[in-house]
Amino acid sequence: MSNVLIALGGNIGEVRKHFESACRMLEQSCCIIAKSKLYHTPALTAPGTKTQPDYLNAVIHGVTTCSPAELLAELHRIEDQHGRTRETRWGARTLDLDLLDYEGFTSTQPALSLPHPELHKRLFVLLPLQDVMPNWVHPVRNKTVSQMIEAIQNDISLKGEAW
Ligand code: A4P
Ligand code: MG
Repeated sequence: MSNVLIALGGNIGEVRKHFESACRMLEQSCCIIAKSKLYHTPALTAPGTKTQPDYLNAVIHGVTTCSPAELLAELHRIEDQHGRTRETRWGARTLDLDLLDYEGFTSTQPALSLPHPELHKRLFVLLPLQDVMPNWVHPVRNKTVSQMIEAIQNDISLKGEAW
């Protein structure tokens, strides 16, 4: 069994419902140990692109017997079943499922980078990650979640809610 951390995000449609049904589908390949609170977060957009609605974000800790590639394929399948389209990078989306960490494995392959290459820069990932695994240490940067949060903490205060 391998420990995995999965980030959920979305800003189109009934995102909370998408998260709930995505979790039910994930249970087929992964045993969910903990779910973070749900965070309403301002959209991070690519420079020069349109403004977007706020996102909902959450993180799940699970254990799985799937390989990293099998789990990623399953995440893509679940995204597709929630009407996910991919027109532009960082475009608005119904459901995004990113593999943040797989048992501390490291990879720089474009098809699967581990840990997720942007996670240390993003409060919308680090705050929910702290809910489910406060002692997690970034396997490349060797930093704890709270150290990474301190490094980027800004004026935006994000509060989580139960779901
Ligand atoms: N890929 C490589 N590594 C991974 C990994 N660890 N987990 C590949 C998941 N996928 C990984 O992803 C593009 C490619 O990355 C895939 O082919 C996959 O094999 P995608 O989900 O199709 O496209 P994307 O999500 O638009 O691109 P990207 O770069 O993953 O975007 P991010 O980093 O997911 O950012 N603002 C707020 N507030 N909250 C958000 O959740 N999310 C984004 C998207 C932008 N702004 C946001 C949020
Ligand atoms: Mg993604």
